[in-house]
Amino acid sequence: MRIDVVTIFPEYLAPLRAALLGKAIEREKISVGVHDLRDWTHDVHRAVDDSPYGGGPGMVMKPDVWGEALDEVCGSGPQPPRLIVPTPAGRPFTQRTAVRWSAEPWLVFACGRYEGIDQRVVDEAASRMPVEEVSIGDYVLVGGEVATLTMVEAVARLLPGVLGNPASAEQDSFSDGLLEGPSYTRPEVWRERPVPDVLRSGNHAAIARWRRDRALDRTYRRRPDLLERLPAEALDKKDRAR
Ligand code: 6GU
Repeated sequence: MRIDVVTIFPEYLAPLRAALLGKAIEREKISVGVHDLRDWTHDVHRAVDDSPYGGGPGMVMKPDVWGEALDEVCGSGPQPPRLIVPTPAGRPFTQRTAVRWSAEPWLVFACGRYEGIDQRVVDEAASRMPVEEVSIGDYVLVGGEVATLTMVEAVARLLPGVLGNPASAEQDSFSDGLLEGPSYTRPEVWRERPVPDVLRSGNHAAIARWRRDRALDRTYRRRPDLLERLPAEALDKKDRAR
């Protein structure tokens, strides 16, 4: 998968080359390009923003600069990419979104700052390529950079050969619509707290049932909204008895 990011703070994206994502780049599972939006300015001040039509606080990112940047970055391949615009006003980014994007050959992230990007940039791009405005949660960040890091990590770990153990992507929280329950490792007793007996029983059916119950219990307490959205067939008879 190819990933390009356009931003006025390229150094903010440095973590893309660290740890898991850095390894994925080394192994050529993903290739990452980070582009400075100011490279497409023409004035001496390298201005990327201007005051909003209609008045109000903050600044809006200029369409001419973004237009040229996206023409060049998105026009550099055989097919256009999927263009992602992180914004708190976007549709929610979820694990489903990550799974869907993980099948794409090329994603471009357009990171806005200030009060956002002139809407015509998004509307015009959408006439030439698939575009999604997405939010990572109900809070406001200063810009799209940290949201981009979050989304790239969520997508990259789903790609074949990126995670050490492919089973860990399949057993995630959310893959069955529930939160994952607690995990334990050695020692058997730590600060007078024992590991639950069932996990040391060797009874695989009992362990699976216990884990399922802990997942149901945790989801009910922390995220009842997830249980309500679960399709009826996702719960078996024993689940319902809890
Ligand atoms: Cl994607 N961008 C910004 N600036 N703030 C956010 C967000 C995105 N998602 C939640 N808050």
